[in-house]
Amino acid sequence: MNEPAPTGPAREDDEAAVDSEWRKIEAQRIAEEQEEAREDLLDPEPPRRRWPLLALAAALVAGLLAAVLLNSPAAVSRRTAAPPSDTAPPVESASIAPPGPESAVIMINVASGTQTQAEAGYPLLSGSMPIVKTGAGTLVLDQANTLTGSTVVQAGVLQLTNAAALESSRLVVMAGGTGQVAPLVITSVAGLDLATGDGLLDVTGGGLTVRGGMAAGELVAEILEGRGDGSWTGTSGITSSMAAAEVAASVPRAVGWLDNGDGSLTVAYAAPGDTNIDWTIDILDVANVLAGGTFDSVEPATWIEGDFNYDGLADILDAADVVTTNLHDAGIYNPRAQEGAGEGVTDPVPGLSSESPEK
Ligand SMILES: [Ca+2]
Ligand SMILES: [Ca+2]
Repeated sequence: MNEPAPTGPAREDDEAAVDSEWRKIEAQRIAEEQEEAREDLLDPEPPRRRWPLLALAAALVAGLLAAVLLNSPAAVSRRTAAPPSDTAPPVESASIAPPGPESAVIMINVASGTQTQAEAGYPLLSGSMPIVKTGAGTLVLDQANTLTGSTVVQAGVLQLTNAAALESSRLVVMAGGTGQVAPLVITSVAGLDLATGDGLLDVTGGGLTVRGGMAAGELVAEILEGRGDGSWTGTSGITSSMAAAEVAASVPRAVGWLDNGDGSLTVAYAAPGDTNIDWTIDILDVANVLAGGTFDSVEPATWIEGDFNYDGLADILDAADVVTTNLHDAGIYNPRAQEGAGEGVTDPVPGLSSESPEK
């Protein structure tokens, strides 16, 4: 980063420098993309040499974006607050820049209360520009958005109530922010990053499938972070506020996880013993533990193989956890599903059994 001689408050200069550098790179990238689009029109040959440069530029933009988000919250909020005329980037290098203000991210601010995405002015999120959710309030994504840019939760709550709300977007949560899945909703994201910004994911009484880019070990580490001392009240990592409330009332509940075998992983509200996370404990779960063949051995075990306390082994401690649930053949234990069943909900339990590996 360039360090201009401080003529005013140093922090302001730093932020301005980051802003301007960032906009310059973004403007350059736009110019290059437009140039390439023109070449594509003129030249039927597929583009070759520009791709490495574009990839480098994209990586630089991504890196700078992360740096800005991580280090300069004040700069971010100033951009949000500034009128469009102030945020117009230098476009000298972009000869045919499209009209309208260019911001490299879309800020959606919900200062307080709860707003749906339509109420916040975004009936559908699409395109490749990153979304940044700011403000202490809750933004509800209730549409099957096609956004491919990442979604960053800078503050407050981003609630996913649609199964495809962020299907093609990477969810990034910063400290103080919460990504939240609505109860009974099983939704998916293209990727999940809670580690960079030390953010929190709350699956409440639902679940989330991370479609790629995450190792099972990383996922389990995030679960352990959210689980904390067993109360599921961690302020970062992956937790379930519903499990936390039940554990506080001495009802054993947890966050289960599944390796779907296709590069995707699923985390969801679960009871110890529910190996396939279909919100019932029955003969299928017993069969999964037996099929795993790791019970009471030194072989590493996953949730579906009977490790319900995340120590990597399926043993008597896990069995004890299952016994205390008292749920064997007791039907659906997800309280929201039980409520829904009496209210004419046709499919109260989307469940995960169809997605879980058959063992
Ligand atoms: Ca089950
Ligand atoms: Ca265990």
